[in-house]
Amino acid sequence: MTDLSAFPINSRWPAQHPDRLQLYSTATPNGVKVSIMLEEIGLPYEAHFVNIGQDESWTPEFLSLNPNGKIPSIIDPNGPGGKPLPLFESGAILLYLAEKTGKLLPTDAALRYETIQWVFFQMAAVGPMFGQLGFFHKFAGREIADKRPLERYRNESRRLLGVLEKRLEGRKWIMGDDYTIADISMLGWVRNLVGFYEAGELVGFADFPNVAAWLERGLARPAVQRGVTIPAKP
Ligand SMILES: N[C@@H](CCC(=O)N[C@@H](CS)C(=O)NCC(=O)O)C(=O)O
Repeated sequence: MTDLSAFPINSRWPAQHPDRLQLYSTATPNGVKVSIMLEEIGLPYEAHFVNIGQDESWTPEFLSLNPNGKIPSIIDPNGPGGKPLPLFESGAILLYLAEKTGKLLPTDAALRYETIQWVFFQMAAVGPMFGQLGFFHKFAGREIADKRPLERYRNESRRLLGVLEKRLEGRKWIMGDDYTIADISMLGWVRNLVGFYEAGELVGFADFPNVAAWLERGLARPAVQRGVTIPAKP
């Protein structure tokens, strides 16, 4: 039986099945990348709900795992060398899980780096820009009278959707016929932009039919449908 007692996070979110991968998360666009991935690859895991609305990611127990105070984070009790591996940053977790299981990341070196390039595009551009747009359009930032930040993030989000639109021309998935971690990294963000953030009209989502068709294909996958609800709020 694996012992996770050395990890302070285990005292606040105790593992019922310490031999399984432990996920500490919330069903946000960054969080669902990992739950979708875990559902796709079928690795046994245990999901713990971290209430970011109540600042639980800033507690000492959570910060001991991720000093950046953000979900998602994991502990894989069966990490490299058979030792537990704590990990944060959703992009790093996607890469780790893909390499661990040999799934959803091409083995051919050129295709592999091309996939990683799109994951980094999501991490560095799509996530941060869409997130800021959400803040200025739907949340506290909407009260700000100066609309230049909103315009800036709207324009940048629209530009990024254009990049995706072009990439998806004639392709089923971002890497063509193969569904990969690049798709997993982005599906939750585009879903959120037009769903929870209610920014579809603002960014002119109707101008991006390839992105809309890709989103629909992605959301039709059973693992995605399960993943976007995990972890459930208790
Ligand atoms: N680059 C990080 C970003 C993670 C992130 O921003 N998580 C948000 C939820 S989507 C969070 O934990 N927010 C809580 C807070 O900042 O208090 C990743 O991809 O893992």
